[in-house]
Amino acid sequence: MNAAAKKIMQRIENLAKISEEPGQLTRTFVSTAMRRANDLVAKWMREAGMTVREDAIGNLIGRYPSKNSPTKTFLLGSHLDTVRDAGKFDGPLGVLIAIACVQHLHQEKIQLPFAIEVVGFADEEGVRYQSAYLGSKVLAGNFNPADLKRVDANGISMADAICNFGGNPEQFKNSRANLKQILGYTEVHIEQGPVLEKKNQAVGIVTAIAGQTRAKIIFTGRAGHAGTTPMSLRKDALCAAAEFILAVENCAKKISDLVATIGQIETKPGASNVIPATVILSLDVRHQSDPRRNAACEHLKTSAQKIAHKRKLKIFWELIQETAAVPCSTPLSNLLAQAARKHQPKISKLPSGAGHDAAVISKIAPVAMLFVRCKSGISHHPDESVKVEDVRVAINVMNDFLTAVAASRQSAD
Ligand code: HGY
Ligand code: MN
Ligand code: MN
Repeated sequence: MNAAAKKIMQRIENLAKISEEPGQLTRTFVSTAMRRANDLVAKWMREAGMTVREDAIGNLIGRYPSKNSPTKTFLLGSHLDTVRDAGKFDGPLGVLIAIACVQHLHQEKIQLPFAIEVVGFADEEGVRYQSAYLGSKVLAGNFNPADLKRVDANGISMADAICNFGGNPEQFKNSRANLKQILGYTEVHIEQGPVLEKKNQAVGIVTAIAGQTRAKIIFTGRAGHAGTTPMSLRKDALCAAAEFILAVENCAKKISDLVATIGQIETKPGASNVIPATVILSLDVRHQSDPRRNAACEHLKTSAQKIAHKRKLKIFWELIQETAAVPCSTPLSNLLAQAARKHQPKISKLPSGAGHDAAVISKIAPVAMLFVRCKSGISHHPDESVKVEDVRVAINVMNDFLTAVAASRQSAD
């Protein structure tokens, strides 16, 4: 498995060179960079003995046949899109380890009592249209058609972008997974946190995926001359936003296990000698408990309204998307833990603060996730890194996991 792990590290480097922004890794939903990435990963899937297709939204899907039941299918995979100025491993590592597992079966001429489909999801991060999980939502059958009207920073609608990529929103219903066929989904992903490194463990089992709320907030005041408008007469949207940003931080610090982030801010008209009239903010709130997350969001909405009222500004609050917290499947996670114990004596079980396509696929199938240690827990940053020996452990675990799933199927049938 050393060679397979080394090959993955090489492929991670090759894939990381495919970016839409020079000098950094940014690969967003149905972009030309995503086209090049899908074409490269499709080549690797074919070399591993898979037939390859792209569904109507641009998910890349490799299929490895089963030895008997032509329909039962087990899903593996992760996402191929990235955040801006991303690390190399968030997403692609899970797709490449899944391909390596199929390659192992192909080389050993093994077919399992179910087909395997490796999915490279088209949009887990939601960078281009702020609405994440677009690919997995189409597979799970809960894509929101209203999202097709969203426009990106260049004014390109999601529908047009999908069609330009070769997809077809009219065909989304035919891209839904056949619920009777899917046995389960398992995703390998970097931990994006410090726990496994602290415990000196290569891999860990995910217990649950945090719920997340994404919102767009607009403070509207009044533009004015920076030199002639007295402070007492201003309706400065940026000062209101600043007060709100600190309110978000204070709220998150007070509620255990809650995290809240303002990742994007846009001010208009955006001139140094003009009082900002409009400020647009993104808000990302996460918690393992949905009631705690929802209560925090209600509190923040009230804070924003109070700040706007006090400063005589207008406030606009739009819920962009909400994903409930998802427990991983206990039976599937137990099979994964059993496989992991063959390669690592102590196995930790830990929640995921990050969102994953598994959270969406859990609507149609039992899901499990294997975390891989990453250096200092760094992620969504070019310094994201993973050790080749931890990749080797993850491949071994996943190979044994698939064998265990097959054995459990045989005993069930
Ligand atoms: O934002 C997240 O949790 C994930 O990286 N999309
Ligand atoms: Mn990810
Ligand atoms: Mn991510």
